[in-house]
Amino acid sequence: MASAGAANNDGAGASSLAGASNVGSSGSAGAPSAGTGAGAAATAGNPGGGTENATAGSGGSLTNPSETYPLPDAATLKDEDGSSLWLRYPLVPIPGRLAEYQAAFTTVVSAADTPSINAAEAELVLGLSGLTGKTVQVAPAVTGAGAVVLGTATSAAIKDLPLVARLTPLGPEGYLIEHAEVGGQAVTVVAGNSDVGVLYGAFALLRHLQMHQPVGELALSGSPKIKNRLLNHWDNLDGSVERGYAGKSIWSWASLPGSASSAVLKNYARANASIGINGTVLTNVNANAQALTAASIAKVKAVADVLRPYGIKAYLTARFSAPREIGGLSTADPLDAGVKQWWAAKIDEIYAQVPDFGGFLIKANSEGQPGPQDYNRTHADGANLFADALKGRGIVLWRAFVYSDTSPPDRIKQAYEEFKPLDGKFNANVLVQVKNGPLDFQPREPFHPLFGAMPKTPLALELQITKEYLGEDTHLAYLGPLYEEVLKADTKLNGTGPTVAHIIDGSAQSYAVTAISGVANIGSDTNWTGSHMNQANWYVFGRMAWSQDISAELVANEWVRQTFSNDPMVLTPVVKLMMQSREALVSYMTPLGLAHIMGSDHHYGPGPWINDLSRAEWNPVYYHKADAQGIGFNRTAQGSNAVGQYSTAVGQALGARASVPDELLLFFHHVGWTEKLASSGRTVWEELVYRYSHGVDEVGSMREAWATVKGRVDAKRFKAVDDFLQTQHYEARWWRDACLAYFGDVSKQPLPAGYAPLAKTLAEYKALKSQCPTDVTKPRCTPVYSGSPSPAITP
Ligand code: GCW
Repeated sequence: MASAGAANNDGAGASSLAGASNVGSSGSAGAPSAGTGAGAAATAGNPGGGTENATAGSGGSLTNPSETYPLPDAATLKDEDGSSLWLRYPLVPIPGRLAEYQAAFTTVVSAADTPSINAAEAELVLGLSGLTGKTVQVAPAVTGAGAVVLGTATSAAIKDLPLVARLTPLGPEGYLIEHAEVGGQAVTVVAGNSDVGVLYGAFALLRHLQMHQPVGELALSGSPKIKNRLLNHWDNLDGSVERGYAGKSIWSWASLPGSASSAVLKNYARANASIGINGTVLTNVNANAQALTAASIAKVKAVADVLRPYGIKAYLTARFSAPREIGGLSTADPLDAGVKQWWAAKIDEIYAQVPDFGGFLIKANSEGQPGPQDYNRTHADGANLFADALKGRGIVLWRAFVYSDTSPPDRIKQAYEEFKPLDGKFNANVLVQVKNGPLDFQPREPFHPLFGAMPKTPLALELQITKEYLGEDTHLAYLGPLYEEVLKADTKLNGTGPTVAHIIDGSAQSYAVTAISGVANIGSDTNWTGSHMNQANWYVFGRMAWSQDISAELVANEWVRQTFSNDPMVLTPVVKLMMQSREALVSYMTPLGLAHIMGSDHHYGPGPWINDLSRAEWNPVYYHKADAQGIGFNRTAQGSNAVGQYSTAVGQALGARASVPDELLLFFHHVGWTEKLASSGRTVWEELVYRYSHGVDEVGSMREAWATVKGRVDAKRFKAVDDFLQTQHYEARWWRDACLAYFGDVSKQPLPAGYAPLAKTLAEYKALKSQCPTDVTKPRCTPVYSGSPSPAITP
């Protein structure tokens, strides 16, 4: 996946974090919290990460109407292409609820004529008309029952209502939705403390209705805790997307500014506003200086103008050497006066065109990117250069994803070693952006030890939505449980707490500025994300960026109701398979804390044997350390002592065999193949065989669950999801068989009884490198798509 400036070949590969079970996290990995989501509680929020409260006349939880959902007929189950995402607003199919909505929502009355309130009005007209099957009109005033009144706390129709007292504390982006009396009529008020707050309220009301919730005692409210909730697009100016599996870049950079008027950008803005995302970084962190030319700034302006009404700011990535590359300067030294002047002028030039420009995201001195260390300056010197020029206008997100090219003893320790000494040295408008784990977006890792280690420096969390290491476009892996695990990870700095969520929402260490980033999975594909199910990952990122306390299961419940159906016959099996998907993938790819054992460069398919890349820490063998005696990376005090970078409580728990969770065992310990695990009584080898095989069979049960919704989901999307599940099942078997072939060969351990034999030889798996994949943006491996992958655990 070549891209301008991308120095990464396999180096950028591996990383991992997660904090399953109670060490380093409070979430128990993978086990869905309660039931299958049908009745999942709808309250998300306590004083911590963002709030969202819903009472709708049924005691505060998502309800399933007592009415039975009819089996849809061909007329109502038209094929869909996924382009509407979760903003589909289909006619409510249950008569009671339909009648309730038709009575409650007849007109929309806006208290102001501003871009964001107009966007809210248009969305409500579209949504309410779709859901009620009636044309909902815009009216200048309340003239009868069923009006939805939009406005802020200062709007004439709203300012004297009692609800204003409850609205004010919700902050600048907060919203409140309640019944009230206006003009002597019972109405529904959608109020915000700002126009964008009203827009968020409109989307929250439509989400509530799309989930067929009662509106008798409507009282919804929400306010985000984290101020900047961003997507990071690794989009190149040539239209390619690094680690993108959903087609070309949606910006169509070459045809900007003209193409900014396309419906795509507007729908992109609607989708993001509906989940509370308020910032987007347009360009790849492997940055191109051409993104900062006058011509490019005009393109950014065009995009920013489309996004602004939806409360979304545009950001860019800055190539540190731009003063030399496009500025004609001989240096890019951050302390050089000419360089400071150049950036100050460049930033003024941007603000002249984009008055609400968000700021810069910067990857420096990482994977070959230029940076301040090229001038023997620190990361703080580099970041503060931009911070000074952006002061009072924008923020700097300075990435901590660094590892040197002199093959350190333990790559995962480097970011901590480089950044911790700089705590408190960054200007107030700088956040250090830290990946969820110390390695690189693996299916599971411990949380990054920098969280909690820089009390004087705001830290932003970087999550990956695109599935670079989790099956790219095809594999169904709902990332909600991973995100929840990270956010709820307990740093134990104070014995108990703070969690990573409380670090990044600023409550634990009183950060003045807060941010969370998600590396986008969006492209020009009709379904936006390469598969229908990948849409859920964009959705859950937004929902958890807004409210860090919301559960993955509740979000899956919301998404399935809006994207497919509220029918329990669909909801129950689909939420269940989504909630088991990430853990299944961990099992068939990197069980027991293994990490970074995938194919080189494209990171697709298994490659635990790889040992020929130029830098040691790019090779899978560097991470699993498998030898005749055992497997796993010794990061204890007797090894690289990476555990020493955590709080004492977490470090000791991870560093001891008795307390390290099985899910992280081989991430922190090198253990003998025949050592028995206390949890299962199996040897390490037998446990690997069990987990790899269990993972494959889990995909089998996900396929069976999806099959049950046939006829209740439109045929087109049903088939697309079903086909990808089949591909995933084959590839899960490939992962299992290839990894066990290799580890079996190294350990000389036989496959225990009760397991399906390996389909091919180790040599045959190694040889697949020349055939798979042919297209790294849509990776496939047809030579392994045969036979029946399950049962891998034979009865
Ligand atoms: O995850 C790795 C990827 C690179 C990426 C890098 C990073 C944008 O393999 O493609 O580069 O990390 O996060 O900077």
